[in-house]
Amino acid sequence: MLFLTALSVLGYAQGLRVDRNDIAIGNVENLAPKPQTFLDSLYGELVSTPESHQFKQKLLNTGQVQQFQQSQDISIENVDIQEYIRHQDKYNQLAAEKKAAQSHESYLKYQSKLKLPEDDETDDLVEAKNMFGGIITFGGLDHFNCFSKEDSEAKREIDIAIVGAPFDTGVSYRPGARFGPEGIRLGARRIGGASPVRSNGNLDSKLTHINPYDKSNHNLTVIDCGDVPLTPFDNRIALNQLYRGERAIHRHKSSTKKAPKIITMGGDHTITLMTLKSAYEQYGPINVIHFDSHIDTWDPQVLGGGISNYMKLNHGTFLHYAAEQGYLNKTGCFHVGLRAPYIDDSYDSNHDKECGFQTINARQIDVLGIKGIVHQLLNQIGTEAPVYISVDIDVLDPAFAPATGTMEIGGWSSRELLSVLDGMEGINLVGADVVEVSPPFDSNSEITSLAATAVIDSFLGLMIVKELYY
Ligand SMILES: *[C@@H]1O[C@H](CO)[C@@H](O)[C@H](O)[C@H]1NC(C)=O
Ligand SMILES: *[C@@H]1O[C@H](CO)[C@@H](O)[C@H](O)[C@H]1NC(C)=O
Ligand SMILES: [Mn+2]
Repeated sequence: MLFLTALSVLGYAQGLRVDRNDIAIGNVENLAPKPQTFLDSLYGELVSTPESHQFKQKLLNTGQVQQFQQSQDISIENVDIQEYIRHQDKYNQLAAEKKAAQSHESYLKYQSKLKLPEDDETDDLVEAKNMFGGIITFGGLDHFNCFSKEDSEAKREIDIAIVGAPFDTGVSYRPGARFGPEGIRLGARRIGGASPVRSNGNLDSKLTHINPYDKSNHNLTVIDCGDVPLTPFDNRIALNQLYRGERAIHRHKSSTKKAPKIITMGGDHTITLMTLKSAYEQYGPINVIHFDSHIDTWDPQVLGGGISNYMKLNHGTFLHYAAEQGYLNKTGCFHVGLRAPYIDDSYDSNHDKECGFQTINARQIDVLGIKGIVHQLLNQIGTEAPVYISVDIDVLDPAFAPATGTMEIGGWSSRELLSVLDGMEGINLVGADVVEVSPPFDSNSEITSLAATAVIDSFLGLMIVKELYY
């Protein structure tokens, strides 16, 4: 047995022997363009040229690089059995290494067989999706101009529209949310496919079957409408532009014969007044679930003093106006994740109730848990009433969403928010937004944009699962 092993090592050692003629000193012609290294054989002409071999040889000759010689420190010309026994471990090791190298090499050679298309072929370039290139839509969804009155566009069906509202001239603190839609789309470059965790942790959830980005999964038309162009110079004009943009989308036909559902990417929170206005025209008073660390129902007299009409409407008062305009179904509106201080304690809290809101505050998650919160929301709202979810990204803790207008410490994790959202599987979600993402304040890992992207992914799941299963 030992003898046989020794023999095979000898045979193998023969193969390893360095042929001194291969590293002929100063004889460049002998080597160019051969011999081929493994790398040469993989990449062919790309790396293996007569010039490259000459250069390699020059380096060898001057001693700047050394020829790699695995067998150098073991003389293998005539290994006798005594020698083998003395160095048995070394030989065995060498044999194992050689075997591993050979099998890996042949595997790579097999893997690297490459057949390139004809030079004039471009079909693959037309069809291929690129995670980090191309004109960016949310999750690579199709785009067309949803606001156009041209028949070729106005008559196209939309079941679910994603649209940007680049607006940040209603903020009290940090601006920058005008870049929100762009940031959220950047966060969605890698998104796609069914997600095994879509759901609130319940593996039997129908949500786990949903892939919003593959039409064959649901047969619904999901479109990225781009952004409504909004002027930065006059909020009255900008908000009207947004209203007309949303209304134009709502007027598209859909395959379900219902009004298209719209997911709006803010923008500061002021924009929600216009998205609610357009949704209200379609559905009547709406149950709004408002994820935010702030109430946003502030009486304009309290927030800012209401000195001029123009300043009264801003990102902290828009829900006051939504209530005043009758857009809210006051029996089913919630603040969720609330934690910012009031400005005028008892006045704000009473006014908030008058606007129709019940509250589940940020820390109640530690008492109620995800399930308790979801239960409370579903119990009130049910699966029929039209629901609008507005997510101010500042509902998350600044650890998860630092890039926002008005950060408040002690918020939820992104997982908690996603689980509560997905937990509402079955609700009649007719519209939604995610607002207050301010990419200029984000970390360079785009953490806040990424969280907002996931929120929209969750909205898509909720909207689609309702059409398919409930
Ligand atoms: C989508 O439509 C095709 C063709 O009508 C049908 O075969 C398929 O079952 C549909 N898929 C879903 C999820 O409804
Ligand atoms: C208002 O919401 C409640 C549930 O909170 C629902 O029962 C009722 O039908 C809704 N009203 C309208 C007009 O949708
Ligand atoms: Mn807000």
